[in-house]
Amino acid sequence: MTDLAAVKAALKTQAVETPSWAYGNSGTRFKVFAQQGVPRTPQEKLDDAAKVHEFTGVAPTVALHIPWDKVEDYSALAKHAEDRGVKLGAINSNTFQDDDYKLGSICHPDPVVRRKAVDHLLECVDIMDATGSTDLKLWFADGTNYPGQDDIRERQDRLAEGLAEVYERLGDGQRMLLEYKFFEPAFYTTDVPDWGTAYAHCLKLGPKAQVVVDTGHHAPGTNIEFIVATLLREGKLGGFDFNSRFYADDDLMVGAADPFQLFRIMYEVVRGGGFTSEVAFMLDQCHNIEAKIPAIIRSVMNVQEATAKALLVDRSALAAAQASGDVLEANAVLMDAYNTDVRPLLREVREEMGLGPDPIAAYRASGWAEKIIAERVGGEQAGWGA
Ligand code: PSV
Ligand code: MN
Repeated sequence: MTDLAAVKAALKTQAVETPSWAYGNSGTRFKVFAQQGVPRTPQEKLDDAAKVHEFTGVAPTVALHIPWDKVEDYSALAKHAEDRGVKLGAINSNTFQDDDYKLGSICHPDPVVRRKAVDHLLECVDIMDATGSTDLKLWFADGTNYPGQDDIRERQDRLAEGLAEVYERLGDGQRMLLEYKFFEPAFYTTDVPDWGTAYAHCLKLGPKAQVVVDTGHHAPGTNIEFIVATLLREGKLGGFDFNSRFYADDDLMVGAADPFQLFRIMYEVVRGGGFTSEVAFMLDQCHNIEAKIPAIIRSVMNVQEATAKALLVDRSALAAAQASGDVLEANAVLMDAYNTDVRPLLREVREEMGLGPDPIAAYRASGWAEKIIAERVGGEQAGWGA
């Protein structure tokens, strides 16, 4: 039997970090469809993120992306967030949108470009000092398009050297979270293509370096929960970038494409003690055609639902079935939890937290969407601008 009070208590402590860029305009390389009311500044992105937290109660931090969220005064930005009930979260670096990075950034064959990339990462740590953020999130677009284009091994050496310099700069309580992605924008080799490469670098760097699992960064059919179980077992799972994919790195709402996979991942998190540790649960999504704030609220709710189901797994019944080799019973125990409708439980949890039971309805009733459409007129909307 699972202890419902403990499940509820755990759900109340959940923290899902939302990404600043999800509040801005986004699109594919074919078209960015602008939406009304989209933030023009990092401050307005935080205002929107604060609404997500206000109605869900479990989205207390916001990830920044540098330079998309560049401001003069980061302490003032942190204060802006805190005045609205949220905090600044991971600092995401960007070494992929500059002409100098055509052949890579930290792995580039030219030491001058590598220096520029490492300096940017060091600047991100300076920003963390000002914002109080503990996590530096690194994703490198580095790679090659053609066999022979560059030396695969040397690129790994350059990567190790650059990461080591940044690692040394980290202060107490700061971490480096290294993300992997199997392809794109490079198509032949990618310098951090998989969890094994990320893990190898993090292991050498030391305890402040951990791996980030972006759920959209795997080949179709990859067993992501196995990766999660392995990284947790090794103490190297730093966090998640949650999103859904049907084809490539689609960045759709988490839990939209494959809620069963999300449940299996969350079960391994709960099983491996990751839910109560310092594993960061971040969203990394783009809302190209749907309204952004309610889409982010929905995403947070999808993570909550998967977590609730994972917490409901009768672990002792499962262990007994596994130990006796009862394949069908073991599978049935897991599926019982997955097939539970946890929405009533989550409505209760929200009411006990002093929230409305339906965050999307509460957001709609708040009038925030109408307010930002009326007020955010003129200026330049935030976004990729592709
Ligand atoms: C790369 O596709 C990525 O997932 C990285 O997490 C970035 O930080 C994010 O997208 C936004 O560029
Ligand atoms: Mn990501």
